[in-house]
Amino acid sequence: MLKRVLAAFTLALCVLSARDAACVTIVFQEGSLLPGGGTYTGTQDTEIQEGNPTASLGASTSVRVDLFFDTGFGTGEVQGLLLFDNLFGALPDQIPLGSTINSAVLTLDVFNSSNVPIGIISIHQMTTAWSESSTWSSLGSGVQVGSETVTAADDSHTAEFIALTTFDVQASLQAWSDGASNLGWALFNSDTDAIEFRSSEFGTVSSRPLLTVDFTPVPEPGSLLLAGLAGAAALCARRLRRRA
Ligand SMILES: [Ca+2]
Ligand SMILES: [Ca+2]
Ligand SMILES: [Ca+2]
Repeated sequence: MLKRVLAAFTLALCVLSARDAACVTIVFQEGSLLPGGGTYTGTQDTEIQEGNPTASLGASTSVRVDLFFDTGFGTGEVQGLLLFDNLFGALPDQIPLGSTINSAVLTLDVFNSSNVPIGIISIHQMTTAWSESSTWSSLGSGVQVGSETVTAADDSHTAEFIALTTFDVQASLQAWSDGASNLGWALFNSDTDAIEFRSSEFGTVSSRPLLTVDFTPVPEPGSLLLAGLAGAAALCARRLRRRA
């Protein structure tokens, strides 16, 4: 009888502690409902143009990424900037700092793909602060990889004939969860045929940049205690079985 009670107790504790440590998925998209009932409004995105270096384009409904673009005022590179703010914290619908990021995927709705020549689109974690009003000039001749971003790209691939294109950004999310400042990403195109994606100002919510994060929260003291109790109960049960 005692053994059965102990076994049931052990099982209940394991289920409780496993549930506490379970992974959680949150999808962040401007104007979309979060699982806790709030609406996400933390996206910032813009493009900065070498050919029109003081143009502030944060209100545009699209973001262009292009190695060479004629703006009508001048020519040169166009870089994209994207930030999902307020991802981390103790509020509901935030990722607790210190969480293990199991996966993080950024989805962009590309409506103008890179075809000929086909560009490699790379996404780098920013280490320099910027805002929607930033310009090529205000960021000092645009963004320099390595000094104003992390040197290694989170991900890079072509965006050829692709509508919804995804980037693995797990490395950035883990760095931010571990305490680095979330300053978003810069996007670069290796070639001269642009990609353009819908920005957070685009009218259709489902076409706006989307970030899907799957994480395991750090174990809370309560669940650590439960796990400890479960372990102790399992040990007792084993000893009882040996005696029987
Ligand atoms: Ca914007
Ligand atoms: Ca710069
Ligand atoms: Ca171009």
